[in-house]
Formats: sequence, C-alpha cells, structure tokens
Amino acid sequence: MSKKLSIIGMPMDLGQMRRGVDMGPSAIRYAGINERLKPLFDNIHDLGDIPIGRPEVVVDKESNLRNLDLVAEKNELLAKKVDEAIQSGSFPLVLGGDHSIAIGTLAGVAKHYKNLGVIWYDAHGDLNTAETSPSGNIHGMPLAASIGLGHPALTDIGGYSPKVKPENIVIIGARSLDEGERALIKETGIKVYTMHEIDRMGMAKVMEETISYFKDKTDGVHLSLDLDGLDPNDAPGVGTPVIGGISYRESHLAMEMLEEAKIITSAEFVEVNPILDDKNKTASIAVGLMGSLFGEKLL
Ligand code: HAR
Ligand code: MN
Ligand code: MN
Ligand code: MN
Repeated sequence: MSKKLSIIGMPMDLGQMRRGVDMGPSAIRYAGINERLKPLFDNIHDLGDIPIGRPEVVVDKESNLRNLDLVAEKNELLAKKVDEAIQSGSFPLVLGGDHSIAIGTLAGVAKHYKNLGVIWYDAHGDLNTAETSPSGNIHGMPLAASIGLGHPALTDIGGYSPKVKPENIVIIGARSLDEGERALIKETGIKVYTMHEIDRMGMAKVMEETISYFKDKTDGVHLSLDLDGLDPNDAPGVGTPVIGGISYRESHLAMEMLEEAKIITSAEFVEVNPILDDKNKTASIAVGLMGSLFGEKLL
C-alpha cells in the first residue's frame, strides 16, 4: 500500500484569548514541513487551511464559553476534512491552531475505529467543562468533550459521542491540572504520566509502557501534540507556557519510539504561536518532531 499524507491547516484561535496561534499552520509550513516529510511518503497532499475568517469574539450567555458556536461550526468542517482524508487512505496530519481543534480532529478520526487510543502530549489535561473551567477557554476542554463531557455543541460534533473511552487515553507531560481535572482523572482512570513520572522513569520507559498499554486494546492511536508539553526553553512560541516541561530530546525520542512501534494512525500539532516565538523555533521543532514521528533516519 502506498504511504499517503494529508496535511490539513486549522488556523483557529477562538478557543483561547491570545492572538497569533491562528498563524500556526503558516509558521509550520514556513518551517519546511513539505520538504522535510517528502522523502518519508509516496504522496503528500497539502489540503490548505480550513477557512476561519476573522469572526468577532462572542461569549455564550448561558454557558459562559467563549466563541462556543464558532468553535463548534469550524470543528464540524475540520471533522469532515479529516474523515475524507482517512477515507481516501491518507494519514491525516492537522496543524493548529489552538487545542480546541482536537474536538474536530477526533470527531473525524474516531468513527473509523472501534477502540481509538489517544496520546495527549501536553502540559495541561484539557479536561475542563464549562462547570470546572477557570477561564471559559475551550482549548482547555477538548479531551473532556471527546469522552462525552461538556457542552453538547462540543461533545456532539460529527453527530456522535463519545469519541474516545477514558481507558484508551494516555496523557504525557502534565504539570498544570485544575481541580476539576484532577477529580475527573481519578474518577475515569485516564492514565497520566506527569513530569514527575517522566523525571523518575525516563522518557524511554514512559513510552515503552504507553506503547504496550495500547498494543492489544486499540485499533488505532491518535497523537495530539500540544507544543506546550515541551519546556518553554525549547518551545517558547505557545500561549500558555508552563516551566519544567519535556525536553526537545525526550520528545524526539518519544516520536522515534512511536514510529518504531508503528501504532500512530493520525496526528495533530497544536498551539504553535509564531508571535510569541523566537525566530520560528517552535514551528521548527514541530517539524523536526514530525520528521521523527514519520521515520526520518540519520543514517
Ligand atoms: N486549564 C486551563 C484552562 O482550562 C489552561 C488551559 C491551557 N490550555 C492549553 N491547552 N494550552 O493545553 O483554562
Ligand atoms: Mn492542550
Ligand atoms: Mn497545553
Ligand atoms: Mn534520535
């Protein structure tokens, strides 16, 4: 079977308040994604960007969620594109955009699997709902929405819910969790490797465990990589940096181990904000990690 990649840009910044993350797809393309991945696929199709426009910020009166209707509407478009890419036999790679776009990506991906696994590589849990969110920002809610928790406008994207089972989720890199998120993790049994476990066990062991956790029980694994999972010294171009994160080297190793295990079936790289970045460093790191994820070899 030929190896095909579909790149889908999702320049949406409506899930949070800092402007600039809408330029993430441009920054990642500028960092050379096409050239870098070209040798690794038989065919790369860059589908361009989902049209977002410049809508005005509207806070939903009832739920207090910022841009609820628009985030839902744009994610429906993304879900459709991702679905079509998979139907055409392509690996879907989505470029964010803030992390609220994962709601649409997962809506497009999950219908193709009975037991989709999800790796949530992030400083945050993104497990808030309108009730627990300290900010009203939807980029702090996509993982909750994907297990069926939160506003129906978010959970029901793609016309079905839930997308993922909590026992099929592994969070890697967490170091900033809100109270409601901690309670939810305990309640649902979502597996979490916080920075403590990464320090203690080393990234190699964390990834070995993650891979064997997924091996028998999932028929596909989605990688949702929030660049703020990395340490802000390595990846400064993110809207909500949290010190003490995963290093570039550890992340590179994690991607290589996922590639060797051949378990990843879709991916997204989110929260790249070139306005907050240092000479496009974060977008370049994202492209480097994609290289490792898709099998780039030094020798
Ligand atoms: N937990 C906080 C909130 O819900 C901050 C979320 C920050 N989110 C992201 N995504 N950058 O991981 O508002
Ligand atoms: Mn996130
Ligand atoms: Mn984050
Ligand atoms: Mn290496």
